[in-house]
Amino acid sequence: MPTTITAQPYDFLMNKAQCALVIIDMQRDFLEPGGFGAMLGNDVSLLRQAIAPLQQLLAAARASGMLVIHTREGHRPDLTDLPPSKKARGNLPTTIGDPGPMGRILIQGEPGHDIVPELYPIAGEPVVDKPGKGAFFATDIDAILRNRGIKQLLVCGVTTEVCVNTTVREANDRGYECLMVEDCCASYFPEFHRMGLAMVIAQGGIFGWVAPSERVIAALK
Ligand code: TIU
Repeated sequence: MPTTITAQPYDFLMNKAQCALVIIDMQRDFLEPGGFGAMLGNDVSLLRQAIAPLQQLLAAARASGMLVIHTREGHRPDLTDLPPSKKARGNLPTTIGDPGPMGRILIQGEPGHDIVPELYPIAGEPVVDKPGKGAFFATDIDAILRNRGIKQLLVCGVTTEVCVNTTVREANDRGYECLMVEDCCASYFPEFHRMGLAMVIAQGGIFGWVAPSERVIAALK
């Protein structure tokens, strides 16, 4: 029996056994003062607002036995999976692969690339390393989800309009039903956060659903 979550633009019928929590890129380099995001002049406190509600949601998902998947944006140390166009983007003096405040920027194995301690994965939770913005591009997340019979995703993380939106769009085209947990997503730009959610639910839920964490947590209990 599905559990009804009151959501926008209409009720989301969650089937717990076929639903996974996907946490996008809650990495130190994006979220911590002194990381890559902060180095670029972004206000990381805006992103950090998602940590506390996500801790609650993560605890509820773990307690319910739901599959939890974490993603990290980053690249191989030899940069062979880094498109030159991505390396050059922004015309910045310091860019992906260069030494940064928390190790080489967005490189697998470096401190800044890892997930913030508050939301650190535990045994049994797949961590998907992705070279792009979307979690489905050049990763095995689709296989992991299909092998577990997952058809619905609760999507959280940062940033709302970049990696979270891209992942929701990719998932939508692959047939997954996506619910974005609004207070568990965040952006460096408050208006982009709002619009990143608004675009998903426009036109009758063109890409999916949006609900606050308290309703999702209630449904998990
Ligand atoms: N994870 C993610 O969103 N990566 C980004 O680069 N986001 C920005 O908003 N820059």
